[in-house]
Parts: sequence; structure tokens; C-alpha cells
Amino acid sequence: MSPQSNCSATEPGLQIVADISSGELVGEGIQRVTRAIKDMKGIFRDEKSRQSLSQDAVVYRVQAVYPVGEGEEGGLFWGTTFIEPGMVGDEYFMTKGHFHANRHRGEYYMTVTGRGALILMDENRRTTFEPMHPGSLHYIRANTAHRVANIGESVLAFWACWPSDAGHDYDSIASLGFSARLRKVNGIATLVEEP
Ligand code: S6P
Ligand code: ZN
Repeated sequence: MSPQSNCSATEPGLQIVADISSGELVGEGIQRVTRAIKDMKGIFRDEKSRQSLSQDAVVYRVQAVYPVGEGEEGGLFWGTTFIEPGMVGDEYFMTKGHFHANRHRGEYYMTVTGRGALILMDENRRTTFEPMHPGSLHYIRANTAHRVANIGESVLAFWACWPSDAGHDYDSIASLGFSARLRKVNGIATLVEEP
């Protein structure tokens, strides 16, 4: 038997390729979600500005692979999020943000392209942010709400890996929000506490 044959794949794995320059996932079984301006009611501070924008303009889209059922214990999911550059009032285009429904579940993010900010809020509602740039790796602890803003001039793409039993709690953010917002103040991305 040649050494090569010992190394050949016998079990089909994920039939997916993640493009390392764009973040794009290519292959079978990729689930896609798009969030446009019309889907972002109540997320940005300046609702009038949101209403004045083209409602079909895309804010972000997600591609993800779910090798096991959502909610099942023991698996891992993988996804790419692409956030367009843009503003709603003085806030950058950003994701809705969520806690994991199972608060004991963390997550990894890695930036592929663009410039962003990972906004994190712990269980005591203390909000901080980490700059995102190509290659930056971010460990999101359990019990921590997370949201990403695109603070650059081009698409921000990042990879995420999270446990299959994490789930998503969007309601807590929809009702209470984060305790601070990332706003453009004198041209600089600045975390401003909510009143
Ligand atoms: C999943 C992970 C990401 C987000 C995506 C969109 O746990 O954190 O894949 O789902 O970035 O953000 P959101 O807040 O709309 O789910
Ligand atoms: Zn998450």
C-alpha cells in the first residue's frame, strides 16, 4: 500500500470550501439569510434615518452550514457573515446581535476581510468592543451578547464557529438593547453609553 493511499479520504466530510480571500462558502447544503434595511426596525437609534433609506438595501447576509440539527448537543456550526458598508444616522451597518439562548455557550469569530468592531455585552450589561481586521480572532465568552459593526469602506466578512445547542436569543436585545452604541463621533467609531 502506498503512503498516499493511507492518506486518502474514505468518509465524505463537509463538501464545502471556504474561500480564504472573500470568506464565501461554496458547496452543498449552505443555508442563507439576508437582512435588509426593512428587517432592521428597532435596531438602530435613529429610526427616521432607517425609514428614509431604500428598504431593500442589504445590510448583511449570512451563509452557514449545519451538519447536525439546530439545538442538538455536541455539534458545531460554521458560518460567514458579510456586512455591507453603510450608516443609519451616526451608526454603522451592523448585525442585530444576540445572546445565545443557552447562556453557557461561547463562540469564535475570525475576520476575513474589511474593518469592523465586535461589540460585546456581559451579563452585568457592561459593553466593550474589539477592533476587527483581517486575521483577528475573537473569543466570545459564554453569557455575552455579541453584535458586529462594519466601520470600514468595504464589505466586512468574518467567520464564526458556534455550538449546535447554543440557540439565539434576539428578544432580550430587541427589548433592552445593548447598554452602549457604536457611533461615528468626529469621524471616529466611539462607544457611547445609552442614556
Ligand atoms: C451565530 C453567530 C453569527 C450570527 C451572524 C448574524 O451564533 O453569532 O453567525 O448569527 O453574524 O448576526 P445576528 O445577530 O443577526 O444573528
Ligand atoms: Zn452567536
